[in-house]
Amino acid sequence: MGSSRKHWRRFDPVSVHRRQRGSGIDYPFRMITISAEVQAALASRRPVVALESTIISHGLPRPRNLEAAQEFEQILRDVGVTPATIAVLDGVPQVGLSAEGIRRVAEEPMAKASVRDLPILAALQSSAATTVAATAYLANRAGIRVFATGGLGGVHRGASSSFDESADILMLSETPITVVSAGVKSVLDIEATLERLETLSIPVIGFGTDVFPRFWIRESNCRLDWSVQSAEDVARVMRVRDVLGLRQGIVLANPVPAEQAWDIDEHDRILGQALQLAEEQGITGKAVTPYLLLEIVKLSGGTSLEVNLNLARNNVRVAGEIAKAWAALG
Ligand code: PSU
Ligand code: MN
Repeated sequence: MGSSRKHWRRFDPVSVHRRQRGSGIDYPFRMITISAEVQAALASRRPVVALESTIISHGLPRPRNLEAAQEFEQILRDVGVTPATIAVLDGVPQVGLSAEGIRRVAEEPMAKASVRDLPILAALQSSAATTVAATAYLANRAGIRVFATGGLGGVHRGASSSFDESADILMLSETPITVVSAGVKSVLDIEATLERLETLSIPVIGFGTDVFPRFWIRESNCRLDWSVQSAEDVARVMRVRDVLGLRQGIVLANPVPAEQAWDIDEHDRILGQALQLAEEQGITGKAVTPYLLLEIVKLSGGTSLEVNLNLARNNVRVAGEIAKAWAALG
């Protein structure tokens, strides 16, 4: 296509690759921009937490999405942790978005990118928000070990015929990063998701709970084998995982605080309506999760949004504590 050929001449990833190989620098690092602030924190082993951007672009409605993205960063800065919000802008993955970058992700219509989209975005100089999978990949390349999101992606209901399983799960089987989430969204098949996490050898640890939470709801029918009570315990698990040479990430399941959780009956009723609407509308593929989240915000008159924001804030806070405990291990 004409426009992509023009882009190709301005930015040729292949020649960048060649130049960088010649320079003796590990080239993928040069194809990723790490902000000066994040670089400085990593170089002096100060705590850093990665934040994903699909929640901003596709998971939360405007204008609350921009406020939330700014607030998540502030929560970390207030406790001396450097935030690294991650997205792809004009083809270049950014680890540590600027204030303007965050505004662009919140306000410009942008694609939702998983790992497989990264080389295409680079070659075409396109912008996209990154899912947990793509964010985990980029954060790990940059050397960040702790990551906060709202709810991890997982196995969708009906996956035995649709094959719809989030790439988040597979990515965590090969990326040694700790993801703090409020479990997985109740729109998913929770049991199947936990089975896949077990098969892929990804540890799932409850933070102060031995029940796997379902995003807006603290409880589910699924008990966890392990729970920890402190960020220091999580940091120790991370250290031993490294010493053992394991490459899997860790899923830390951090339930939404009880007083902020959604009423279960209202949740069940609205979830049923949203799932039915998605089926009637024929929503499939990567559109499913954003469609359900935004539809549930509308159907609940905004209640689900407040719970989503609260659980995400809580995850960011806990991720900050873990990053500090990790840094303290030296
Ligand atoms: N948590 C939220 N809101 C979101 C997401 C997580 O509170 O929108 C996003 C994450 O980016 C996650 C994605 O990777 O949902 C899962 O999408 P999918 O099911 O298509 O893999
Ligand atoms: Mn999917």
